[in-house]
Amino acid sequence: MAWLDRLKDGLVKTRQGVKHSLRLIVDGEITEEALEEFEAELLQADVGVGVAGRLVSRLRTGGSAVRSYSIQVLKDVMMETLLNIQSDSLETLIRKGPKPFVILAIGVNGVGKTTSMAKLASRLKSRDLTPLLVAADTFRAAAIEQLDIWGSRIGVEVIKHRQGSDPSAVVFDGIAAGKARNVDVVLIDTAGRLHTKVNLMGGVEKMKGVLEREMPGAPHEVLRALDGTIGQHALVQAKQFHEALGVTGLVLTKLDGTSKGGIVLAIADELHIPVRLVGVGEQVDDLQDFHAKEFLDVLLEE
Ligand SMILES: Nc1nc2c(ncn2[C@@H]2O[C@H](COP(=O)(O)OP(=O)(O)O)[C@@H](O)[C@H]2O)c(=O)[nH]1
Ligand SMILES: [Mg+2]
Repeated sequence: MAWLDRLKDGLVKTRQGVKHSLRLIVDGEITEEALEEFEAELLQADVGVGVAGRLVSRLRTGGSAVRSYSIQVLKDVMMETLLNIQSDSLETLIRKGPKPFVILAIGVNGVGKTTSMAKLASRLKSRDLTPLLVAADTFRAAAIEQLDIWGSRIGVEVIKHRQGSDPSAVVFDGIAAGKARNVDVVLIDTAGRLHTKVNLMGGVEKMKGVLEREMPGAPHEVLRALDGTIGQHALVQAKQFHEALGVTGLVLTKLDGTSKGGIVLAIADELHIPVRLVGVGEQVDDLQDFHAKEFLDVLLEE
């Protein structure tokens, strides 16, 4: 399957790291030295201290140097962890949810919010759902234009105002248009700026207020975008204001070309917020639902 190949390509650096560390413990005896090296390698891939520690302690107590045993322990621990973040796909939530289903994308600047919203809109459209994009990042003209270009490319309408206008006003128009056109899903792209309280929180609260007033229960998904290439820093970021912002799902971007793809495991271990989507490239098809089993199979494939 093309998507799996792309995921595999994307995770190539992370996979190399994991494979290398795996060799440390399956190509010989499980010595204390090998275990320590194994743990260090896993930490390099940013799986986090919790997951790395659990793996090592299970291997240590297992006491068997049999290759298949080690691989099975690795798979079991990783799978148990990944199940923490497995959930229904956004498509399922949208189909089950109210109409329009409202998604608010938030996150620090440059993590991939705009791109992910456009890719998601395209994906939902191909699944016979009607999306509407809302350009609520009014901070820079280029941001509005960026979404507009995506909109024309994928054939999805974009609700926009001029640069510098109040994001909440665009959100108001977006939801009104969504209802009037009877769309299935309204995807709201917001400005990220810095992850300081004032910048990230202020605007989001106001937009959420408008949504709640215009459509009680909305937003139905507060989707936080995190950049996979920054590894553990993404986890730190994700923890900031996450409750105050009411984050309900994550999109993990840029898993291509990073050796820190293990961050998915660290997020699963520490956050327990469902990862709805993963991004592995800049093309429109490079965003897919997160499947724990598929992810693990790709990660550990020989
Ligand atoms: N390689 C790669 N690049 C991505 C991915 N997602 C987004 N990008 C790129 O990251 C940059 C910032 O994305 P953008 O959506 O504008 O971020 P925003 O500021 O959060 O809206 C753009 O150049 C995107 O093409 C991904 O999954 N893989
Ligand atoms: Mg943007």
